[in-house]
Amino acid sequence: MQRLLLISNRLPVTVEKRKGEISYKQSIGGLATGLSSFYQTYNSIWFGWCGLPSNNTKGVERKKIEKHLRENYNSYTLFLSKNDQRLFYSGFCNKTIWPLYHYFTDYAEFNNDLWQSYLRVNRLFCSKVLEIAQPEDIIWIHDYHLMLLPEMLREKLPGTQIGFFLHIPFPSYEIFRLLPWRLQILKGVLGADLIGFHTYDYVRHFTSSVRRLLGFEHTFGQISLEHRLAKVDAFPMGIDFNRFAKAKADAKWVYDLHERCRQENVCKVILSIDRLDYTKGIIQRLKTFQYFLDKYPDYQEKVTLILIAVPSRTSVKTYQLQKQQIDELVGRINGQYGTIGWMPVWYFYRSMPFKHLVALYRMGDVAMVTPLRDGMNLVAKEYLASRQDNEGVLVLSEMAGAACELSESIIVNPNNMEEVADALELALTMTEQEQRERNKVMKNRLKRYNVVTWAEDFMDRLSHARTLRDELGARILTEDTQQYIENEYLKSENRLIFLDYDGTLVPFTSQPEMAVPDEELSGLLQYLTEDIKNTVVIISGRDRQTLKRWLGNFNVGMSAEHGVWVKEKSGHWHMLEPIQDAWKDEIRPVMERYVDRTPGSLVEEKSFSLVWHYRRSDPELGLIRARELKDTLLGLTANLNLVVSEGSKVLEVKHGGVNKGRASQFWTMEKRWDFIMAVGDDWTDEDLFEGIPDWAFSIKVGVGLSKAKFYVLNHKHVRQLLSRLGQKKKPMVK
Ligand code: GDG
Repeated sequence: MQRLLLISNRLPVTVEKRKGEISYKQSIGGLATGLSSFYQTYNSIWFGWCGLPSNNTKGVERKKIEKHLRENYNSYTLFLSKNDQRLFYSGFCNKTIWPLYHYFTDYAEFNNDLWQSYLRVNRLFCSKVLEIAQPEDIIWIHDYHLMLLPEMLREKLPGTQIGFFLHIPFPSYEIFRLLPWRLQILKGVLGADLIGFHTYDYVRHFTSSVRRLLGFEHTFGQISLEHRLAKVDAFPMGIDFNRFAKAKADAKWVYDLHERCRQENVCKVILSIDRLDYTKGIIQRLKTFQYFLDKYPDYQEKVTLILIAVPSRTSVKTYQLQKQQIDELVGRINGQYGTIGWMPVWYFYRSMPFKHLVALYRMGDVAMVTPLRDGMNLVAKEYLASRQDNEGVLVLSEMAGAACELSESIIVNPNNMEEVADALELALTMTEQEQRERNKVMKNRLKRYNVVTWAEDFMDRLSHARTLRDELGARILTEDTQQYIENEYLKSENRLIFLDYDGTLVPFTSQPEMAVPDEELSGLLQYLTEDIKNTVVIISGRDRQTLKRWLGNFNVGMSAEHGVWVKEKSGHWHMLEPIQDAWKDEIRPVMERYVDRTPGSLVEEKSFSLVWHYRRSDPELGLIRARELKDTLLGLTANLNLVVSEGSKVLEVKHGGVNKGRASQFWTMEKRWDFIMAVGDDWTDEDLFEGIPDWAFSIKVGVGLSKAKFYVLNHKHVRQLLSRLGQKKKPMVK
């Protein structure tokens, strides 16, 4: 059975040391319990921190703890120093990433010591994981504490399947860019084959940051990196539905609570349960409740807010301040509105045992889940799942990832007090029938897409990402295939070599006119063309004049404007077939309008095509405008023999029958070649790959979908390949 290695900052079991005694406490609920049945389908082990500082434990003791965890919990651990707990967990994780990713930029600290600790702890995780990981394991890394780990592990275990899931939001580019270490973080995460988020919005934000900061493009959630592909997708995390639906609530606790409600003459209960965290909007919730009591005074003495705030990150100052503010506000509301028989807010600052939690879920007439920002929010889902009677009303913040799935709840903007107060009123007056109707729909969904389905879905996509990678990997030009090509090259007498120019022989430059051949390339072309057995053809989208100016001195054939023009080695330029260019007068002004609307873009005019370039524009805007322009152009060219084609950061309108494939036939038909090779990097080269005979070698530069037989990673590899061919003069001796 394949091994699944789950890695998270904390293990699902906590080790404590009191008065020299070690104790083990398994976390109830959460990922670990939810996934217990799922683990059994794999041979699963967990890796994470056990909660004990290294300073507090001796070597022998650590060995004992490690053994105990291994044997009883299938878990492996490491020990963090007190300093790293402070700088890493309370520091970079919870003072930098957590506030920033939740859009609390004012709270985010950018401090190099914290970053260094984050780096150090991720490295420590890496080295410890490597002690147990095997290349054939599946590795699934969780959350924002370990965003550098995927890349670190990828380096050491290049072939291993690595997945990463972020449990918190991924912020928009405008927020993410504030992070001084944004590049390292992105590269770190991109070490995974599959990167999962709760919602599609977070996927969008992530791919946008990747495009803007690293320049990697994506199609359908597939990011083409320099050497590999990474998939990105949304997996809204589910809950262990049956655990809540079938749980036995603590009857006495419910009874006591109901008794109190009756004594206090309270008819309805509004429930609020979260970790005490500023992202959960507890202060705003209290203020809104206060406003509600003012706006709807009839509800005074008729409704109580039960507020559970579970202690969290108590060593972080912002959390201490929140606690103070909540304490004060609860006191103020109770002081202002409370009566002898009625306390508006019942406030508990502690964690509840599970059976009490479920009892609360079941007695709450309304669940007020109004975080200011929340990756998903499981409380909202658990509330619904717990309701065996299908009643209760969920008032849910649109800022919680859960809002995407729970659209039958009352969705509110937590910053809009008026709206939330009205939503509470609506919730408190909603008929039981309507409550049941709404809840049934949501519960069915939660039951179907539960935590196990979520995990299985992720694993399934991870395995798919692996298949894609393997397919691609099988076509990457290896030393063996390269030698095979070299041998075929040597054996042959009549060789035809098609080379695209930009992105294939030279890297892309921000300005097209800067891509002049350098010394190395000139030497290479010289070398290749000196061999009389070789016919080298530069087959490019560039215009004739540029090709002539840059490459006219070499003994090469050329094709310009994606096949409109061809020129034999020692011939003149001529058109493959007569074509018109009168259409340009209609298309040019449209493109020019897009130049005005898209700073950095430009129109290039070739004899029989018009090209809109947007490499220098803002990447997001460029793409949006390219889509709009493409739609417009498709409409305009529908009845003309023109095609609108997309290249690398270009949109080109050209004559319909003209492409690189057609142009290649001008040479392929010329004589009986015994070696044909074509190398190119973008969509226009796909016609070329299709146009050459099946037996020929087609090579795509860069990862991405292609009809080519082989891949090389970049123009440097093309040059290496050509240089090795150029040096081959004698047959290889086997
Ligand atoms: C992060 C993301 C994302 C709460 N109070 C008690 C208690 N709980 C349990 C709940 C629930 C869990 O804690 C809280 O989960 P949330 O999803 O609401 O929030 P975070 O802790 O911030 O979790 C979040 C989540 O990761 C998963 O990806 O949804 O967006 O921030 O399961 O039941 N459990 C008990 N007593 C309590 O008093 N026993």
